[in-house]
Amino acid sequence: MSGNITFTMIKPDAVGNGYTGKILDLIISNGFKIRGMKFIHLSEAKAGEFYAVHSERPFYKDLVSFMTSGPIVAAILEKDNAVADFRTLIGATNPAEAAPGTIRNLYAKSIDANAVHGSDSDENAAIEASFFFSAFERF
Ligand code: IDP
Ligand code: MG
Repeated sequence: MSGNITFTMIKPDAVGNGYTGKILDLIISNGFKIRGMKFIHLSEAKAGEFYAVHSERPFYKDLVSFMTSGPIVAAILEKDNAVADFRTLIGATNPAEAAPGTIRNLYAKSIDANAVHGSDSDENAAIEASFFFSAFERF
């Protein structure tokens, strides 16, 4: 059975471009409930740890540097089939390939500055949510 929680970040490009409200509105109007949310500026250590799975990839350094370039909004989202439905809502990693109406199609400019993060599995959603939120910060 698929889980009902996913984890997202509105990345520094989208926050900096003033899209936070529009993106949250899309998330909520597509049936996701916010179960935790915070506005934070990641340290290099924290961003590096979050993306450790990509540490061997050529874009890792740039990714960590981008994710620490400005504040982000991190959130836990709840919906039936949350992980897959949210990946559908955000669109392909490269906004040039993201389907019309998806968040990356609407609000992202490049494959590195691509507006939002979405967990890729139930297991990672649980790990990522716990990485950012304590039990007192999620409901
Ligand atoms: P995802 O965010 O769609 O799950 P991943 O492959 O998990 O994509 O990559 C994590 C993040 O790393 C992407 O969202 C993007 O910001 C960045 N990224 C992925 N591929 C590239 C690339 O080829 N060049 C630059 N940045 C990339
Ligand atoms: Mg990913």
